[in-house]
Amino acid sequence: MAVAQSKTNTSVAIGDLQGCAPSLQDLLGQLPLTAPIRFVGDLVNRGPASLETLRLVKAMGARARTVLGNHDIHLLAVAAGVRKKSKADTLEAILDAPDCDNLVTWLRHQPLAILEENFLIVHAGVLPQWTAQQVIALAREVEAELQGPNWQEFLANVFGNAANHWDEKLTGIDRHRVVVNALTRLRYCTAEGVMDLKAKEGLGSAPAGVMPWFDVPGRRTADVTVVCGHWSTLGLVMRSNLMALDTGCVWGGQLTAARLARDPAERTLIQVDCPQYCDPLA
Ligand SMILES: [Mn+2]
Repeated sequence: MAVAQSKTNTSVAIGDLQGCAPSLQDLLGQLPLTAPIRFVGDLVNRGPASLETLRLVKAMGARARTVLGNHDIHLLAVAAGVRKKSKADTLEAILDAPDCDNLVTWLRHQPLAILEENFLIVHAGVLPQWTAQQVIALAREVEAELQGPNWQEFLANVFGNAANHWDEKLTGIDRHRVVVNALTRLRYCTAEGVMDLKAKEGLGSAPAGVMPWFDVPGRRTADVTVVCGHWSTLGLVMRSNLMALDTGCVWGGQLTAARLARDPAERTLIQVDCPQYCDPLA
């Protein structure tokens, strides 16, 4: 009994939701009622029920924590009035909702990275030069901007593909642009950590000269288990120090939950099949 009890209280990480509240409801129904939940971000967009998804995660209160993904930050920027909506966005219901301000305020107070019990949770990836402690320190810098009085101005300036590599001498928005690009958008980079922010295909069609961020030799976060999402065409990857959980819920794949057990052999999966709402490469 004692063992079973401790297992039910192990935290569970859940992959990208992208507005798929019905799939989340299905999945939560299969998890222990009190298990702490960690979301890897991209709670919203592309899927059919972003408003309901955001309300549902917020209502989970202290049971759930999430990191911010690129779609979540896009929503914040659109809500701030500093970024154009994209044609493929399905964010309208949030922007029109009576609780829009509450939801946006809640969302911009969520972290970009979480480190607990040797699990480092980020939406997309980390640069090879960064240790887990540095990732957390850099995430806190960006979070302070998002939670501060000039958050709209910050979001007006934080987007840009030119910020594709780290230099510790960077300051201000140039520094934070690299941090946001890495933590929320990274898939491929060079051995030196120069990000390719365009390619989104799976491993079979990697652009020349780059590799998945997690395969960079000497990556300084190799001593923790990085838990991430963002890369649906990659699919599920479970290694002793990596759990990539975006299994393409919104694209008609699965929504995946994985137990954050210290022993990799105990990181069991719970998955639900999801209806297809859009095309991953569209
Ligand atoms: Mn993403």
